[in-house]
Amino acid sequence: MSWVYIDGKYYREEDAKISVFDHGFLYGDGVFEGIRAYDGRVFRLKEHVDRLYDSARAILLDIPISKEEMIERVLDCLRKNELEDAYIRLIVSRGKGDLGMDPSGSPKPSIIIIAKEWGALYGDLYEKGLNAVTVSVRRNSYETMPPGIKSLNYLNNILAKIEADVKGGDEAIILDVNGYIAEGTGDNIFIVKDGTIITPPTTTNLKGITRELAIVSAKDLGHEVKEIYFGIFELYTADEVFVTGTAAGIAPITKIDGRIIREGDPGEITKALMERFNDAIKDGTPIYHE
Ligand code: PXG
Repeated sequence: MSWVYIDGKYYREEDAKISVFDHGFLYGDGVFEGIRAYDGRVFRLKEHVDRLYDSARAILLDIPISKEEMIERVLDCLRKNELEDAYIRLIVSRGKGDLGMDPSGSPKPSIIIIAKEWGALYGDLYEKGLNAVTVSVRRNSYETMPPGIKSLNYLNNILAKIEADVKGGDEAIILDVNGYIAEGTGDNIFIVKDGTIITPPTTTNLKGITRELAIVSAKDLGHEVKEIYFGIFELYTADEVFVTGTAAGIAPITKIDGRIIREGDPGEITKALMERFNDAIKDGTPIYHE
């Protein structure tokens, strides 16, 4: 059993409910963050809260509390649930309103925090690597729905996930409307070629917090990092491919659409970055007093 925070109160998981008139439910009108805590420390909490407020600003959603208060509430929810290794889902929905899209009838946004015990997403796939497949559904274009907004409408990504499942892949690789590689369903994508690390610019994908860590770490290890568009040829012929995300951490991809990447095992640069990631999670925000 876990305690769920909704607008200032805690509810038992089975009693944690929101109105069917909440526009988060009716229209996917709202924003969220997925955050992880490792060994009693929340990874990049401030960055996640900053991104939440940026997403909210972009959709003209006024979060009724300060960022500092939001951080405190996330930490409090973790303490209430006595968690050390956790997944935290932070949601701000437009709130209860009328039928009809106009958000002006929803004066009070709802803040929801769910915190649950959580381990690694991909189990033994960190050593074996993921089998990824490209999918036919394209990432929402910047012109239709900037991928930088982490909104409650994830149908675009869910359609990609469904297609990956149908094709027997562990993860989908989504192309942008121009046919370049955009990202995974819940992670950013990187390729390595001749020691250079390449990832698409964030016009076609979410500005991932783990992505940022990978870029900084790669530069720190002396690699050149390029943020440029690339296509399936570069993907299939890369020396290494990996994805980054809060749920996945850094995970190697060793097979794409039946093509074996490298010798079908995680590459040296990917492994070095995974090590950096494992170091970085040690200095998150402490949940409990030290
Ligand atoms: N792209 C997309 C579309 C995402 O949703 C990332 C990249 C990676 O960003 P971060 O900041 O996490 O490195 C995400 C993150 C979930 C869940 O519950 C989804 C994400 C993160 C955590 C949980 O599906 N998406």
